[in-house]
Amino acid sequence: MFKRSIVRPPCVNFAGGLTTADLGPPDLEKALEQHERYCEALERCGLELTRLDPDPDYPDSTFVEDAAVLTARCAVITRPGASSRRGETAAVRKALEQFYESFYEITAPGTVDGGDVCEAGEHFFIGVSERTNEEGARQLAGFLSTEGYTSSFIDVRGIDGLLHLKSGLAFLGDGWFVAAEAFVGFREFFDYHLACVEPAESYAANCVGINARVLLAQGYPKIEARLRALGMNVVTLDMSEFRRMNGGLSCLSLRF
Ligand code: CIR
Repeated sequence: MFKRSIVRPPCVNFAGGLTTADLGPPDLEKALEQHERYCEALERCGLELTRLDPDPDYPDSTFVEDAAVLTARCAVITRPGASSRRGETAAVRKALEQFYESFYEITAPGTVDGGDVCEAGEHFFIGVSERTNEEGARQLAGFLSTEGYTSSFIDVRGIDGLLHLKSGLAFLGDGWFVAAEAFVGFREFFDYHLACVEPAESYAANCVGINARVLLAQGYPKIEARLRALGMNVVTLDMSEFRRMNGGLSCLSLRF
């Protein structure tokens, strides 16, 4: 069960963040509205929110997930792969200090984005990507092992259109993943069930399982129907403005 979440609304410079989406600039007012609906959905999942102030110095800082990896026993402060995002971690660490006693930190030359880390119970899948390098992945695996968790690496650098591991993968509990088609056949997932997302709906693979609900991007009927048929309690949210900035549902919060 998750109890808390950290969120941060998009700042006035949101449109100046990193993106490869080619969908045009986001509308800030709409993004703020969508963020508010997202926060309400988290609250309906039973989470108590800590809302950080928007930070105009960091256009991508609404994507708080990338600044930390949280477990039940420790927090790992990341070193984001994009240099423009490195300063985002300070405010996130400060917010976490009231909830965590045990902290680790990724150090240079390691880089890790939280979006590359998919927790499945006591095991963590760590994506090696354009943002998370092998050194960062090794450091993170070491910290997790010290705390009694296992981990394995998944190289996503060859998978077209995937910024982070979780851009194409979400763990929903009870052995179920939602996964982009690219992950079908990966031996890492042989012991799990995969609800596969076809390429036309690939954005929807970045969904979030929280306390028996699944937050899913609105407008992806096939994966929505599949999850509902599996008996999942699906809540859909309009994510149009975050999608323009390569962001998805998981990126907008830290859950613990
Ligand atoms: C970036 O490129 O870093 C941001 N515009 C999007 C980050 C999305 N975060 C995530 O998938 N965890």
